[in-house]
Amino acid sequence: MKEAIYQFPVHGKPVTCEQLKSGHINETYLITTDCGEKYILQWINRHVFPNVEALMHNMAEISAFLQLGGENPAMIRYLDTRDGQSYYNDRQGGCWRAYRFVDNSLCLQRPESREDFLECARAFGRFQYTLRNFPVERLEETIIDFHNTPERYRQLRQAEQADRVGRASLVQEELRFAYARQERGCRLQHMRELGLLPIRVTHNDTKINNVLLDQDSRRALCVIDLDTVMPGLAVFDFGDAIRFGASTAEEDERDLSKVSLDLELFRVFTRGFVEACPSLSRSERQALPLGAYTMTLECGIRFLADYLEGDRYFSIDRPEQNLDRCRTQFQLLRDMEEKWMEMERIVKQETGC
Ligand code: GN1
Ligand code: MG
Repeated sequence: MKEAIYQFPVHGKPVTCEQLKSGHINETYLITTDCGEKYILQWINRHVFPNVEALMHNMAEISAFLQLGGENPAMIRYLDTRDGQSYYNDRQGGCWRAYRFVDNSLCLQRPESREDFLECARAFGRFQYTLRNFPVERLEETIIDFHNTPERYRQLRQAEQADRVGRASLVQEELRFAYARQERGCRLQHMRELGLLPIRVTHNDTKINNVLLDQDSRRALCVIDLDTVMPGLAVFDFGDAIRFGASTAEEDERDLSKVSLDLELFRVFTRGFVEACPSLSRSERQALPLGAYTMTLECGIRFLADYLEGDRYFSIDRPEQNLDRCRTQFQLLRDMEEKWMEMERIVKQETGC
């Protein structure tokens, strides 16, 4: 870490380093220097992102586009290393990048009020709206088939059959749950393939902790974690934000009776997202509930597949964490099934479609 931070042109001498625990893939550190400057230093997981060039390329393309259009990018700017590279490769094969900490910013793990969630919805909606004319073909796929749910099912079956760590017999119920929903879970991808929904520039990882809020005004300052910005469906971003932020429990809660969909938060997010992204077509608006359903199911499947593979993708703090994460997603999905009519009604009321 020390070696890495010195590669970037920071002001002052780094004096403290605190690990921030929010993502499951990369490692993020807050560095403070002796002149009071703060920086974020990030270690990129190359097992997940083998092509770091591609993700740095996507970010450069997007910021260039936004600046040309005179839009306020509301994006973090990575620092070039002292020798002009966009990231630093260490001697152990690790990869690092850094940016200046956004002053007075706050990163929430859960919305503390409806207004917080509304602000996040606006930020993600605005992100898509500002990029609506960006030529998507210029973006590289940083993770191939990231939200291709049929492909995620294939990976799950493969993990079950390989049964590398002998866990398949422990999760028969979860596997049955997943397979019973395959047809509905794959519907979005089929709509995408049939051209029924437009391909957009999407963020693809719209957890509330990927928006920075101003500590005082609680207004959104910017969207962060742009590693998975790729061509995708608008409803992926809506859906993933609902799965995480409109759930009444933590993603790894063990007491499943605490897990449900908060319909008021669902409503608020729908309102903010659609308001900030008026370019959403009628078919996209109508597909919002399916987006929430699909992202929740898909994420559950990914946690389950990783549990079967021996926790090689998502980082864990305790042995059964990926299974617990899978179970919360499936519980949330059960609740969505019960509340489906309500979800559709809310979307109709809030979007007019
Ligand atoms: C991962 O690392 P983090 O928390 O930003 C994952 C997302 C999942 C999420 C589940 C690149 O995101 O797709 O939805 O965990 N990111 C990647 O919490 O796989
Ligand atoms: Mg992320």
